[in-house]
Amino acid sequence: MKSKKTLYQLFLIIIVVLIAVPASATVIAGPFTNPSNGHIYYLLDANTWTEAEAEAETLGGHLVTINNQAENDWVYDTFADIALAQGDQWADFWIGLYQLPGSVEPAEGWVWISGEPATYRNWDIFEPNNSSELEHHALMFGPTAPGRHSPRKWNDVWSIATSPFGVVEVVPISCVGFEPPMASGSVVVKKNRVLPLKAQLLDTGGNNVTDSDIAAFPVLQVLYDSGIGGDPVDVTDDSLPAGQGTDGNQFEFSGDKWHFNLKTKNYSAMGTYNISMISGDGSEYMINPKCEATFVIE
Ligand SMILES: [Ca+2]
Ligand SMILES: [Ca+2]
Repeated sequence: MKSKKTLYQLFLIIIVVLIAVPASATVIAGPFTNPSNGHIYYLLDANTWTEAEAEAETLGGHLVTINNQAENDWVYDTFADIALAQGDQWADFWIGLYQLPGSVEPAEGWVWISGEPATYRNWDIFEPNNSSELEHHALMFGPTAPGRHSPRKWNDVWSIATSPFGVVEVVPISCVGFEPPMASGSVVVKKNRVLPLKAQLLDTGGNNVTDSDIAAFPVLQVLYDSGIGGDPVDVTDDSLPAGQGTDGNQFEFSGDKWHFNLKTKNYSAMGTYNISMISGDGSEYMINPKCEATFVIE
């Protein structure tokens, strides 16, 4: 009996590997910002837990860590209809909870792939149950939760299930500033000037993010709006540093702040120029909110 079951499981694994090896997961919705924590979320297409987590990491995050009921509800309310609209039989969501190998089944050793120690759990009734002794990864039931199961509740399942949609959570850095005179409103520039851009970056713990904390320094983005309609044009390549700042558009860290002194010499077309400090590498970190400022050439 035991060996029959094992053979059957092996057969299932072979079938799944042969006919359903999925390409890597891709984003189908987002980014969305959760107003209660400022974090950024994406929905991935249906794939395995492992593929979904791999894509989450390229987005600079992980499969979502559900810290509390409010986050559980926000994730469900944000993505349920979108998942449903994909037309799959099931519209469940991978979350970042998985079980360390060798843990006592079924309830011990569940941890978050992000490393966060969050202890909130929302298991459905009779879950986790380690069905077939193969269930070591967690999903949140979507609106199509079958049978006795309830939407929003969690279930442990087989990691190579390919029907759940991955929910990605990215914890951004926050930008504080820009400091005066670039703090508010537009600066009117009549001729070549140097605009001092100074800002602090803080992690979610409120700690100052310095040049030793990140590999890809933040960069300046300049978008030009002529005021006569049409989309803004990216004119970042024309930016010139004066003093602090690099020959490219990278900020420099000095004292306890990030600096880029922008020389406006290359910007002569009349219109509005929107300046943003953004991540130098979105797969390492995101900045939200961005620091933004505006100058106008008349
Ligand atoms: Ca979270
Ligand atoms: Ca289960």
